Amino acid sequence: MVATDNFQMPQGQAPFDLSAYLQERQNLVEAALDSAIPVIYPEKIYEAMRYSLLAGGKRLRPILCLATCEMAGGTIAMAMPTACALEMIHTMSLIHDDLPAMDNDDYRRGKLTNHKVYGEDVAILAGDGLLAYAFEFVAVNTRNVPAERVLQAIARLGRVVGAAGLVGGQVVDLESEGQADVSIETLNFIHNHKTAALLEACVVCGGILAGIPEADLQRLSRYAQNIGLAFQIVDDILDITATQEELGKTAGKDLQAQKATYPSIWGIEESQRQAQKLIQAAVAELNLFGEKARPLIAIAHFITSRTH
Ligand code: GRG
Repeated sequence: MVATDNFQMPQGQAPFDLSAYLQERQNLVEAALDSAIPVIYPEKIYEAMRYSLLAGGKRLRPILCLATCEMAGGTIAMAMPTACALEMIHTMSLIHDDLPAMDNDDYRRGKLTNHKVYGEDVAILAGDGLLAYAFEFVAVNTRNVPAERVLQAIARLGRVVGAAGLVGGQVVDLESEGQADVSIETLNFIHNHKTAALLEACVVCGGILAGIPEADLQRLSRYAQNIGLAFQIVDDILDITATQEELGKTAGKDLQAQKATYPSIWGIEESQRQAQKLIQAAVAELNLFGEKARPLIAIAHFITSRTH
């Protein structure tokens, strides 16, 4: 992932080198994901799982989890299994989202979608395999974290995957497709569940593993909800303004599928303004953490400046 510009911190502080930070974290996450899933018999399913998991992507979710754990006094090692699990969950949701029964996409992360390479049957199973393995991976591989924190993080993962999270958001998204009168409340429901909830789980799990107090967890949760919605608004804008090469998936898909989006309701300029407002609100939640919050602040600003 290449950050387009380095966010300037307030006067007197050296600029935070977000590009270098993201690159370093991304390398750590890539290595951990690569060694997480070996190819054994039956090879086909492990290859299909690895195909999508290792297809690139910004790795924003695991990086958020690691960054929050460190900010809250924990270590990268404490959070890495959960960070990998979050990327497994994210990847499986992309595989299922791309299926003909859902969004029916041919490209993802600059490559053919999982079902285009392995067939629909194996793609469904690859998603299921990644989802199940995510939970096993956290439970088996987390070290030097009290068991009750690990349990709390696992419960949080379960919640975000199910009807209270990704699945619930996807159902309302499917129901709303082709409808002319989708309200802003419905759109917010969809994206709070489909997109913001997983980003929130990344940040909150990072905090939980580090043993952060409940009041601070609430602040982190609000930070993440705000960046999550801003992330989706920018995603909707990029679907209109970016090319297929930049996105790594078919551009203009929302318009083609007659999907309600933030730009279709607010227009592009107002959508940009709303995204900025959410980022400001997110950053304000981090005041209490001082200098240690620099990575999370820079990531929040990156969300509105990203081009893919
Ligand atoms: C979780 C059981 C279960 C099923 C999945 C299909 C589905 C239910 C939910 C859809 C979730 C979905 C695809 C939301 C879109 C989120 C989003 C904005 C994805 C793009 O994220 P980026 O830009 O992608 O971070 P990269 O490739 O960089 O990781």
